[in-house]
Parts: sequence; C-alpha cells; structure tokens
Amino acid sequence: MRKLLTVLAVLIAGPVSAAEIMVMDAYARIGRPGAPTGAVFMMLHNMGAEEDRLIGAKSSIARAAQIHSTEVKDDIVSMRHIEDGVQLDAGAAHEFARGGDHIMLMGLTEKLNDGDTVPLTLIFENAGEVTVDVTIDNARGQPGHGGKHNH
Ligand SMILES: [Cu+2]
Repeated sequence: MRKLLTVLAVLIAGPVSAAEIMVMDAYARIGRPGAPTGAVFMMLHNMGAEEDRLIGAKSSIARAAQIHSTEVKDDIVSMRHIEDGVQLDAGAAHEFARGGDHIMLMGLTEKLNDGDTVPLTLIFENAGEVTVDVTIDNARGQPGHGGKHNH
C-alpha cells in the first residue's frame, strides 16, 4: 500500500520533481551455496533532470545491505562501507562492478543458488525506494571468463 501511494505521489508530482532511476543488468554473486554474504552488481542511470543519491539498500533475504567500495592496497583487497552514499548527477550513470563498488548483502537468511532471483530495494534521496529483481549468477564476470555466462 505504501508503495502504491509513493507511485501515485510521483505521478501527481509529475516529471519536474520526480527523479527517475533506471537499474540495469543487476546480478549477484554469493560465492557458494549457503554463504553468509553476497555482492550485487549493476548499472544505475539517473534519467531524471535532477541529481540524486543512492543512500542505502535493503533486501528481505539479508539482515543488512550496505553500499561498499573495493580498494586494493599492497595486493590486499579490502571493502569499505560508503556511508554517505553514491552521488548520481542528472543524466549520469554509476557502475557497480566486480572489483569496484557493490551492494553487500550481509547475513543471508536463505540458501541461494545460481539462477535464483532475489529482491533488492535501493533507497534514493529523491527517487525514494526502487526495488529490482537480482539474479544470482556466480560465474558472471570472472576474470578470463569472457563476459556474460549463459545457462
Ligand atoms: Cu562488500
């Protein structure tokens, strides 16, 4: 119901104040079935005329979801929680990709397997909540794997 009201509010407000976020090509890796964490990758595109900011995420299949960046220092890969979110200028795109930014799913509450689809809600400063389906695809994007993996 709350979602419906949000949609109505956006429709009433019209395109001037409504931020439009497009989420493309969302997929997740969980490492192995039963792993406690996963990472979501995707492309965000701000189709609106105003800037926006990704400020959080949540999923019904994880106890917490955080925006992370990846840093490599002295050959050690570490992840950092981006607490102030990700800026999306009007018309700009931001890629969440392996080895870079991602949405970390922490405390998975379900045993997930390749091909499963899970919901992810992205929370934007202006656009509000945007929920997308994320497909578990562990083989995708591995170094040397040659891009998209077909089942
Ligand atoms: Cu992470």
